[in-house]
Amino acid sequence: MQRLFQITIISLLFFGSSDVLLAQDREGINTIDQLDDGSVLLENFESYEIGTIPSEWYNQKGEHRPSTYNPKDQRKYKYSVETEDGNKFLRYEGMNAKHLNFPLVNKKINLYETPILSWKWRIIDIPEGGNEDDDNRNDVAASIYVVFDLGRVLFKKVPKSIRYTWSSKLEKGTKLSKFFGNQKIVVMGSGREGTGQWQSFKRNIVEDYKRLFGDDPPKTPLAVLILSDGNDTGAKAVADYDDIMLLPPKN
Ligand SMILES: [Ca+2]
Repeated sequence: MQRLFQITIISLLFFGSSDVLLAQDREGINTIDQLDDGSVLLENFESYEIGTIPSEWYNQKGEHRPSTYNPKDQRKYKYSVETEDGNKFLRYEGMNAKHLNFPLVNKKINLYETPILSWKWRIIDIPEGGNEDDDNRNDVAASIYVVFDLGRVLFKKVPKSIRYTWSSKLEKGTKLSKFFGNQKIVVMGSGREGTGQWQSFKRNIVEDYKRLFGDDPPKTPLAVLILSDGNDTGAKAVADYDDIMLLPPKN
């Protein structure tokens, strides 16, 4: 069978040093795992080799899987699959800001059936002085974005996203609106509290979208993104990510 693979660039938004460019990947159709309780397992990193960049994740240009890069370019990403007590997870360790992008288009996701984004992260080291509300110090130990449809800034289309962060400085519950209102930031926790421990989070992203953008989200988001960085403060960030899921309501 002819291998069907096509990437369509949907949009480009300059996030300073952390550009967002989304990909549409026809190869990814129906590759999500639906569990018996209706939950959708997006990623648990168990299928990858230790020490690699996970091959289902795209670079920030949405053109290639970073896992196919040569070793020198792979090292720029600072992300790798690690293992502990029989569990694999994704670790970021470094300063440079390059996100990883997990496309959701064509994966038959219906947010109205599974509106709750669930994930775990373990903060090992925060970039001291990082502040999502300051463009010159915009670093976070960990963040996960859900990128939705395209909003507009004048004549340019830009992605609308909700970004959940672990902030170095901002208080838990802080909400910010960036990029002409197209990116909403929700601070899930702050500082060194809970450092070194896995922490689980659940957010109803349909309700968050309605509350933050004032209208209804599309049924299928474009992508989930992960970004840790310390490039503005020059401070190292270390964080682990695991078990990214979409759950039915009442979870
Ligand atoms: Ca895992």
